[in-house]
Amino acid sequence: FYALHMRSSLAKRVVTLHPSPPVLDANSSSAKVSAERFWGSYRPQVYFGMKTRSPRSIVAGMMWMRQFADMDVNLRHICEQGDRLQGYGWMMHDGITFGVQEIRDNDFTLTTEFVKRMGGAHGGDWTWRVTAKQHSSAPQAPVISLLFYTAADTQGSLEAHVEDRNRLASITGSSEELGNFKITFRKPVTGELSSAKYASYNYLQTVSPGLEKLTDIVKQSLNRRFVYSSPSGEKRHYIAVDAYKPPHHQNQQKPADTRKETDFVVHQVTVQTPFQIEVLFESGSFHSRPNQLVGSVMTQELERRKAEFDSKFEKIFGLESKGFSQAHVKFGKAALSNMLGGMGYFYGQSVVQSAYNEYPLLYPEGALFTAVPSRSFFPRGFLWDEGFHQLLLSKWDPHVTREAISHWIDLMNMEGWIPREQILGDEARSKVPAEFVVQRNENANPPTLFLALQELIEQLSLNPEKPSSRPTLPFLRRLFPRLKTWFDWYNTTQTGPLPNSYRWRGRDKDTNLFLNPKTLTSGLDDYPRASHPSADERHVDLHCWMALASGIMASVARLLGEPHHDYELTHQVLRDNDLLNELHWSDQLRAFSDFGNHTQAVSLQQEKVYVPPGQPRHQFPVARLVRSVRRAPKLQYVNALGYVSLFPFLLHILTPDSPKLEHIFRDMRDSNKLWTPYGLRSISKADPMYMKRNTEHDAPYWRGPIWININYLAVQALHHYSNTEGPHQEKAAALYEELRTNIINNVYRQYVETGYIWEQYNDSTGRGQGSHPFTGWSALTVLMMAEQY
Ligand code: 6A9
Repeated sequence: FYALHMRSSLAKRVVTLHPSPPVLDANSSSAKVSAERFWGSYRPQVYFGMKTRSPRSIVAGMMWMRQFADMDVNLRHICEQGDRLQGYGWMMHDGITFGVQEIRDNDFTLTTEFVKRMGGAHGGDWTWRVTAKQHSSAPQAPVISLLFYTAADTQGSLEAHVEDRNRLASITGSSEELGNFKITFRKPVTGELSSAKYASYNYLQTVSPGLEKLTDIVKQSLNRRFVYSSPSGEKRHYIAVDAYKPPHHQNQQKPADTRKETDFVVHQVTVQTPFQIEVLFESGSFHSRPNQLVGSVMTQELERRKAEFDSKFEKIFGLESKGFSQAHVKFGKAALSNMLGGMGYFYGQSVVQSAYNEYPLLYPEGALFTAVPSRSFFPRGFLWDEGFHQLLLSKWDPHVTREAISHWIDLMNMEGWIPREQILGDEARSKVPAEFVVQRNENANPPTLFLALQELIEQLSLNPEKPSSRPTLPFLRRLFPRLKTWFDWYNTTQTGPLPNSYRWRGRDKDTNLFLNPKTLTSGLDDYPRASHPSADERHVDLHCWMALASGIMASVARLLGEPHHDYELTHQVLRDNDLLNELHWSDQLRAFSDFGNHTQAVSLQQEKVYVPPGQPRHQFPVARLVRSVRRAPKLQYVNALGYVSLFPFLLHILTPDSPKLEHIFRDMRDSNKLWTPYGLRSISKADPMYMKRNTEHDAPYWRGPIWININYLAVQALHHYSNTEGPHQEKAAALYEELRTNIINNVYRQYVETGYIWEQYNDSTGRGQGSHPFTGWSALTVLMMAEQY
């Protein structure tokens, strides 16, 4: 009984939040406290949509489809790579008041813009404007349907107002957070060839069991019975929303008190390009509205915001004054804007597994305001990605960075653990295959939030009285108790076998299935580590992350007048170059390396399947690839050359006079090893693991391709060593110029050629690959352009 009780109380700890007061007040994102940031494009997973920063927000969004294109319905809503759009993303977005997005579909472009206006007590008004233009290549002007919708997620009520039988003119509604409001759908303004007369209208009014079901509901309601009359007099059947009856059981899943007549309303307008259309949201508590935010008023407001954006962008990043072309500047603005426009507000519970619970447990409900790596493929929070995201965003708006860090740190449990991948709420969960949902409480992820904190601290010390920096000190004060626990958590759960060494937990267990068992927790997934995971391992990247973390802990403690001696001591030890050499320098590789139970003599082989003579082969299991180990592993350096070997340099642990820098620079600049014309590849071309797949289904990921987050650290470190007195200063300066130029040129060129910023880049061709758009850390290119580190 005692053992059982122990287990359950230990399991409980895992899903109990940290006891110190949260960094954020419970109402910090509310309309009352943060009116200006209440409404926003906080649904990065949809092409165009808005919500409020609250747990159960009323949401607004847009779907669209091309009529008469082919037999398939091409309804667009959630950002999907499968839609094969030529490109989409925010071209301008200031994170608060407005945004301009371009969506390039097959033969037309939609420009989606929003502007907000403050007033009243509920976050004010906003207007959307969607402009559709056909491409010059289009044989004739396409007819497009835009489907604007509003949905209430268990809270609030909506009422549809229909005129002329089928035109949804407006929606009125109310919710706790928004009070009363009205959404008006204006008629399209069209080009010369077509006119509003030829717009067709349809609407849908129904009940949805959840936000993740909106697309399906619309799809199920579509009907081809409607007739569109074109300006030329031709009549054709088109597809539109029609009646939809919610299945009975779905309707009853909702608690009785929230069951509504209507919580999902769609307005469909079908019209030939070119056209422009506006949708406006007006808050009931905004009384002294001077005029409506539409037409020329909207245009003026947009122009004003755009001009402010342009001048702020130049003031901060100075790309024009550095001589970048207009096209480069546009790229830089798009990269930054897509990060800002990709901020999401998520709410829900993680699913957590520890050694103490038999079945996964639900983590407490929580909110997360965070940037996302990729609006299509990974539209949710990732812990170590976020540190990189905030390096860029903190230059634009340190307030955003403080809020994002606070949200992340407030998700910490009492042990000091933060779930690495945040899949909060049904919408987020609907994008993730079940096997990836569960988070394990032994698992870490690089503490890159310290990089972002370092930036905030630098901004503060450079200019303590600057209004954007002043809140940093009180912020750090509230953060500190949790930060201490976080730091301690790494130092208790991720320690290595020797004093002051570290080891990532949570490596793959089924060693015979993988060429090299993965280390997802390190962020570098399939980057080669010891072939046989064991407690004898020590990992050089984690050592360096902890050297960085201890240094920032010391700075924060010092700033706050808290005891800092221990942090300084830890920092001194962890950055001690002799200790680092002792733990991690491999004389054989002449590079820093992990250590562990390892053999290089591994390969993937067809499993032998015995088929008795005369028996049909297909009745026996298909041979799969399994690992064969030709030489037994032993304790030794792993001797893989790549990103991990660079960490003591990447995080500035090496002293400027370290002789190791010479080796590192030589390996970096060697085209047979790490150097490519497009950036540094993740492992050396000469490494046996270079571009090797891990299983038959698992293509190489961090085994060759170029990743921009690590390249950013390299450029930044070269900048650092080139500005620090020492024997390697000149070499650093030369490499800096070359590497920076290569990365900028390639990421830019790929963007122009493909319409996207990518997750990684091919090391032999420079081609963007993996998920897209992946503005995530690849947007750090902007900082390299600006040379602001
Ligand atoms: C897969 C499939 C729709 C992998 O950018 C996020 C992370 C990085 O933190 C990590 O360093 N990416 C990098 O190696 C993407 C990880 C996605 C895992 C979930 C689920 C989704 O299918």
